[in-house]
Amino acid sequence: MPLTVGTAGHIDHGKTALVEALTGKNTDRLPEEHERGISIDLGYAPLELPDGTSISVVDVPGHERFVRTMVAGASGIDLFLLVIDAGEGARPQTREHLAILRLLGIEHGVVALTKADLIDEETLELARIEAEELVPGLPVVATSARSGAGLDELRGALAEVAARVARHDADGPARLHVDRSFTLRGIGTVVTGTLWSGSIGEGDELRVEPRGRSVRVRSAQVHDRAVERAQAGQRVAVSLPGVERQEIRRGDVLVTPASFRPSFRLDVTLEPLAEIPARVTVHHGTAETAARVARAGDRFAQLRLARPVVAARGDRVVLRAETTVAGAVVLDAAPPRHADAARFEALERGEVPVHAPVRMDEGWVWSQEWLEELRADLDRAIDAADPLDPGVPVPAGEWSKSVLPHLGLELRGAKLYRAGTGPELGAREREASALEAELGVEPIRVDDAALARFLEEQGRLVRVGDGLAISPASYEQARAVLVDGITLAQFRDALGVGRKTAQLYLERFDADGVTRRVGDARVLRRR
Ligand SMILES: Nc1nc2c(ncn2[C@@H]2O[C@H](COP(=O)(O)OP(=O)(O)OP(=O)(O)O)[C@@H](O)[C@H]2O)c(=O)[nH]1
Ligand SMILES: [Mg+2]
Repeated sequence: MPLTVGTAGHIDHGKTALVEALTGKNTDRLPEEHERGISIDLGYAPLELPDGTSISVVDVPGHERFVRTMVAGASGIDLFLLVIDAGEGARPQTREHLAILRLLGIEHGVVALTKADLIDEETLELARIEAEELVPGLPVVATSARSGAGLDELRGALAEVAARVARHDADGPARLHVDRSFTLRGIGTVVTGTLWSGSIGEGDELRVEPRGRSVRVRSAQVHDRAVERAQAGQRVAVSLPGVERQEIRRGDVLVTPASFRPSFRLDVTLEPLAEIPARVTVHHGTAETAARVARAGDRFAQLRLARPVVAARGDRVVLRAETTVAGAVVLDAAPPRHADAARFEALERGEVPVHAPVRMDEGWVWSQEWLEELRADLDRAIDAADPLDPGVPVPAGEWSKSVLPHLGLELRGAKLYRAGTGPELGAREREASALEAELGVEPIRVDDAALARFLEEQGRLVRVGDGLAISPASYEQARAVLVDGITLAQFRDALGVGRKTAQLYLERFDADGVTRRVGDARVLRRR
């Protein structure tokens, strides 16, 4: 089964050195990392285990300023490799990383005591006792990246722990939290991340949320090897032709369309570590966003996010202020606006008081309140729409078809309109009149194509060429000078305009079926 192991531990305790000793790959890629001798960003390497399987390693930075990066790296892992300098023992980020792993629900792991070559037996024994107290029940292996001591034992311990990790949800919709995006020459934009659920393969249509952009997968790779379909739990590289690197980055999520809706609110059960302030940073997947915490009783809260996340029930999030203050488990990823404790308790019991649509045996169900919120959103969008096309796109979601009849709106084409309404000028009448006053024999440019089309339908303007218009009177006047067999030059002289303008009129007459071009001349068509 594909798995990912993530390092954890205090700065300088030897995480990157140990990963390099295990995999042969130095995961510090940035020049600044080499200059300063510390890790700054996440690093990645594949690791062969003794049983022949291969797992992915995510190496995280230990510096306290980069704990947020550690959280992003840890959000997709299955097991951890806690690295403790045997001479120094546990330090602040040893404990903070461990707390974060617990809050993310990552229980399985191995402890590596490093730099064993630098200390005596007694010190090593003390370090071992401390580690066993810190994480009771986990294997503790003494290692040295320098001498290679303990590496085989460490690989064995990782393999043993890996065998105990639970399966990923391989069915279900795809969800990949992006941790990197980069450009490869000749290939274009590539994003990587851990696939939390589902699978991804060539040709899949996916969406980048919360940006709401549709993309098509050209290929999927796992450990630099092309695969037909990458599976849940794997670290995946996905190439996305036609997407600029800036259009997708860490914190974005690639999902099966209409399967997850970005949400500005999360109802959660709290797991406090310290006093939780009213304003925190919420970490979910590889994303982080400022949030307000609206408490509902002691144990629950609604997190009101500055930027939406793509979450599901059961997801774990981490709340940080100066340090890590709490973890939380998502009870409802699309809750109503208010936070009352009774609702949370019912949610926790599994009596999901339905808000956003959920699929039940007989189809989709949703709360009246949710429907009213949706209707209010659509009303606002319709009010803001161009009066010339006062419709809004049909809301996206698998429930779309079931909800539509309850919205009290009219479906025309792919858009929803208020019953009985159609295009009208509304406040743009003055703009239209001003434009009308400018129209004459010489075509003028009209940039707003919707406005031009609308005025033409009303008989107030005639469109010619590409984005140009004349007055209806000029059209009639020009039509009156047409005679059978007229050439462009004759027509031009009769109308008293330039050659280009004459050409635009004749093309429009051809399009209207008034004339037909025969050689250099126009013949009149009788209808
Ligand atoms: N002697 C000895 N030195 C080691 C060992 N492992 C790491 N070091 C040294 O310790 C220093 C820190 O090692 P790193 O691997 O960069 O530490 P890190 O935990 O990745 O640090 P951050 O990523 O910044 O948190 C480096 O100078 C390493 O050469 C070891 O087993 N023995
Ligand atoms: Mg490092």
